[in-house]
This record gives sequence, structure tokens and C-alpha cells, in this order.
Amino acid sequence: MFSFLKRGLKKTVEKIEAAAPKKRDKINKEELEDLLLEADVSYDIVEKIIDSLPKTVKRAQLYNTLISLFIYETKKIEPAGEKPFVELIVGVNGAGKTTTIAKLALLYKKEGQSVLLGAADTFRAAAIEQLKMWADKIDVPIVSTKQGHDPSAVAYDAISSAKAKGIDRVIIDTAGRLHTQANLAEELKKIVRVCAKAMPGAPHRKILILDGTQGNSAINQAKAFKEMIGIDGIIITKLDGTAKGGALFSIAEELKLPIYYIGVGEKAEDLIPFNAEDFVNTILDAIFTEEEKRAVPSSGKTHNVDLHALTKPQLKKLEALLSEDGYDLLSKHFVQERKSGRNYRLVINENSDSIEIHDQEDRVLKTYKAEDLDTDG
Ligand SMILES: Nc1nc2c(ncn2[C@@H]2O[C@H](COP(=O)(O)OP(=O)(O)OP(=O)(O)O)[C@@H](O)[C@H]2O)c(=O)[nH]1
Ligand SMILES: [Mg+2]
Repeated sequence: MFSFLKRGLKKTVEKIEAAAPKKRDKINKEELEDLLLEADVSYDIVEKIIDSLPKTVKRAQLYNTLISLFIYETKKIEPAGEKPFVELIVGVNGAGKTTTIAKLALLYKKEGQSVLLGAADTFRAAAIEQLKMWADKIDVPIVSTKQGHDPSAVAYDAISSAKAKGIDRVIIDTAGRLHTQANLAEELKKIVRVCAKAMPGAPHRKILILDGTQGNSAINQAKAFKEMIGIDGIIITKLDGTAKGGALFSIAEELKLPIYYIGVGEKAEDLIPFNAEDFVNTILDAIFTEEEKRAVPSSGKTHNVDLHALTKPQLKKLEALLSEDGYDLLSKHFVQERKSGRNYRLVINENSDSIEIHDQEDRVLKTYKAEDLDTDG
């Protein structure tokens, strides 16, 4: 899986390697800044990352910082209970919705689940034909109608048909372009409403497809869709065709949504479950020497990251303590000093019994004892 990912991110990796041809065990901040910008990490995030690091950066430090950008709730919505599990696929035109639906269908099928497709992009005749072709190719049933017909009726029929046949999953395609954004919003909202009529709780996941070649400019698009209908997670396509893989950091951080999969080619097999650790390591492999890799613990606690292990009440408590001291929690690993606007890093101390605020020189500005997070006074 790891090498498949490496191939998918080839262009991004090549770009980093071209900017820093010699691998090293440490990198200085200025150089790192350039590399991250080259890979299309957005300027704001680069600044935040750089701000939180010492002058020369070791692999482990950078790993901890980069991994912390993937701060969304990792709670997974999984098929449970009543069938079918309904997924609604949305995104702007050409993002890769229809192709991704074929990829998902193949994946689910390989897992032994039955799948039915709903061709609710009725805006163009070609869109219906394209999905039919895929359904034929991977041999799954499809519910469709004529061009111009009501897309929510297709969604309703697809879910009803899957219910009647005991099919595990329904994936619904939608149009990416209508005359106006308002039309698109109305249509999508209606599809969502009608799905729920066909089956309470449906659609179980609303997945936004983003075109990876657009890099950071996909973020505003995503915000618009989030506002329209709410989005549960993202799939980023076409990463094989772009050097802008670094945009994933900004996308994850800004939208605070899980990235479910990434698309790395035009074939039905070219979909990889997204794993933040593998992704970060692929980027770091392009910068650092092999020896340094072994220095990074691959799992479990690294002494200055595992803020992921905090419970919700503990995190709340930490937030309150920080706020009293004039800091806002930006993510699980960064705080911002309200007065100066500067970003600092949150670090768990060597004994894993306190959380500290560190400045750029790794000086400790504040310490919060683990037990203080458990009291509620
Ligand atoms: N290289 C590459 N191409 C992709 C990937 N995903 C989709 N494509 C291509 O992108 C183009 C658009 O894909 P579609 O699936 O038709 O996109 P769509 O969002 O359904 O587009 P509309 O229906 O027009 O809104 C097609 O030529 C796909 O083959 C990917 O991961 N990598
Ligand atoms: Mg399409």
C-alpha cells in the first residue's frame, strides 16, 4: 500500500526532491519553508508549521507537526443495521465524481458487498451513459432515468430498489454543474431530503470529491459544499497528475474533515484508502535520510505528540486552562497567543505527565499537569 501511495504521489515527491536534491538528517527552517511551498502547502499552514519548529528540524519533529494537521474527528460512519448504506457523491463538474463512484463500487464489491448505483446526474445525457458504462464494466446494477428528469426521483428509486433487493450499498452520482450555484444548492438539498424519505438516516455519508490538481483552490469550493448540504468526508482525485500533493495538509486542516480515499489514476483500481501516517512519511522520505526514518516511532506514543489520546472532557479542560492564560487552541498541537497572534507548539513532556507550550527555541512557556486536566474545578 505504501509503495502504491508513493507512485500516486510521484510528482509531488519529485518536486520536493528537485528542490532539495540531497537527503539529510536535519533541515533548516528556511529550506523547509521553500519545500513545503513547492509542494503547494498553503502559505498560512506553512507559516504555522514553521512558527512551531526550532531552527533546524529533525524528521521526528516535522513528523509530529505534520501529522497533527490531520485533526478531524476520526469517528467513522460505517454500515450498521439496516441496509442499504447510502452514499451521496457531490463535487464540481469534472472533479472525478463518476470515476470515483466506479472505484468505490469495485472496492466494496471486492469486500464482498453488493452495490447499486444511482445515476442522479440527469443534467447531461452523457453523464448517465458514463455511469452506465462503468456499471456494466464492474458488473453492478444501476438505476437511471432520462436526461432532464428529476434527480431526486432517481435517488428515491435507487434506495427503494436496493431495499427491496437487500443490497448492501447505494452510491448516488450527482451533477456538478447547473445554471447557477443556487440551483445546484437547491437540487442537492432536495436529493438529501428525498433520500431521507426513501430511508430514514439516508444518505449516511455525503462525500465531496475534490480535484487534487487544483491544490489549495479546492478549499473554497469545499467550504461552499459544506455550507450547502454538510459534508462528512472527502475524496481527493488525480493526485497522480499533480505536484500539489502538499495541499492535502491545508485541505485537512482547514476543512477539518476526514479524507477517506485518494484517487491516483483513471482505472477503477486506482483508489487508495487515505492514511495520514503513510502520507506524511512519503513526504518525509523525500527530504530525510533513511537512518532518520528509524528514529521516528511508527506507532504508539512519541513523547511529544500523543495529544490524540486526550479524552473530550480533558481537551475541554485544557482549552479552558489555555484560555485563562491567554492562549487559543488552534488544533490539538498548536496554540495561538491572543495578544501577539504568535503560534506555539503543544508538547507532551518526556514522562507523558504534562502538556507544555513550547516556543520556537523549544523553551517551555507554560506547563499543564495531566492531573489538572481531570479535575473540574
Ligand atoms: N489521472 C487521473 N484522472 C482521473 C482521476 N479521477 C478521475 N479522473 C479523470 O477526470 C476526468 C473527469 O472525471 P469524471 O469522473 O467524469 O468527473 P465528474 O466529476 O463526474 O464530472 P462531471 O460529471 O462532468 O461533473 C475523467 O477523464 C477521469 O478519467 C484520478 O484519480 N487520476
Ligand atoms: Mg460525472
